[in-house]
Amino acid sequence: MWDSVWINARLATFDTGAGSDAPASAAGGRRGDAKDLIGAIEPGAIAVAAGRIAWIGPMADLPVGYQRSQALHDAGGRWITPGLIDCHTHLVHGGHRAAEFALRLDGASYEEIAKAGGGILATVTATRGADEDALVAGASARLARLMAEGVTTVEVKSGYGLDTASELKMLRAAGRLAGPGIRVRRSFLGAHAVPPDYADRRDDYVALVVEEMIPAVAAGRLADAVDAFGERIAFTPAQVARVFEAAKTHGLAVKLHADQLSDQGGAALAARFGALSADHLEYADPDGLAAMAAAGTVAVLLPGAYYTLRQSRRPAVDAMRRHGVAMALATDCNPGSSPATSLLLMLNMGCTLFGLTPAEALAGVTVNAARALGLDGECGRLVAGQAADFVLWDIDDPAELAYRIGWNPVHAVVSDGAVREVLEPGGAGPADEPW
Ligand code: DI6
Ligand code: FE
Repeated sequence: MWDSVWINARLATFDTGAGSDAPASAAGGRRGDAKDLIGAIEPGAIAVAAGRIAWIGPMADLPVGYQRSQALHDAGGRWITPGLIDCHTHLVHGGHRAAEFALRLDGASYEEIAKAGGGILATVTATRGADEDALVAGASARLARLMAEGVTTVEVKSGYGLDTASELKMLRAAGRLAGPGIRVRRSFLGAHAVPPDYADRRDDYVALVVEEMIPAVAAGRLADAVDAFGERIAFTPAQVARVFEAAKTHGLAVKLHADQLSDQGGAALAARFGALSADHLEYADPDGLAAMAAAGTVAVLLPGAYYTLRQSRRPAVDAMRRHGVAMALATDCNPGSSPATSLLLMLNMGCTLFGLTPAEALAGVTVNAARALGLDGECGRLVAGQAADFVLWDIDDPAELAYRIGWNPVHAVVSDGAVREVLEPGGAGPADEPW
């Protein structure tokens, strides 16, 4: 028995046939060839049963039983991609930092603002003061923006509580964002900044994270992974290693904000612990990138933060290609360094600022983003057995998703097999009217 069948589609499967263990960056170190990466099937069909992809392939091969489905949807020749995955966000937080934006425009640096007690710590104060319902409400509004652009999976971090109760509150709020139409993965980021009362005893704060917070998070099953900020203004490599060891002890995966503002050896450290991902990486050294490739650690590139902080050193995308590091892209949605709620804009920035090809950028918000969350078997590709999460787009060419700025061509979103959103026929804008 099947639930629905989608025919007459142009499928961007991101199933490169290389098997799930192969890095899906530019395979073999070539700049990602669009056809290789996208795994196009034109025209194609998808059959959905019990929320999963039951069958996918060329339309001509669609089994006869499916052709007689009662719930037959004609995609009208539209492109279908996997549901988008935003694999690095800080969606749950209190307040905003618009005033800091103005300070930075006046020349203050992100690090100077942080050292003066602003930055992350300003958001910590606002987040501690917000109750769980208020955090859910604020995050839901931001999440709605992401979902409207075809996001069906999102990662959400804690890290603005910095005491046990507030960190757990953030993770509970993040858990409440999950529901029909959206899958949520949570990362515990207690080691995001040192709270003011621990300023002179930073190791004591790390001990609190290791001995109290991580066990509480694990006991409450409140997170899937443990993240940390390895940076001069945050935690040393030795402190991050302590946090990661505790994570491993409790069976939690690890991720790292690595080498964002300076080379801290973060890429190599993440690889040493078999991290799912190392994120940012503007200052990562080449040896670290090679280690990441060997460990299967995904590079999560965050052009919104690079742009907002007006950084000039780009992540070494060429070296990542050469080494075969899988590259993902995410919003890093947070009130300081990346107040961004558009993953499509990140596709554009990933290409324009970092030099990704449009196909690489798309792999970065689908197959590689799933890998960065340990969800490779679950979502991110259009293959039989995976969740039936996909988006129909009013575009002629998948590259348009990266090329256009400020334009949302979503036609419909299917999540766990259910149609989440269908725009009014004829109301979808540019695809219907030449412009
Ligand atoms: N790097 C980031 O991009 C976010 N956290 C981090 O460690 C920024 C967090 C913030 O500025 O509020
Ligand atoms: Fe971040």
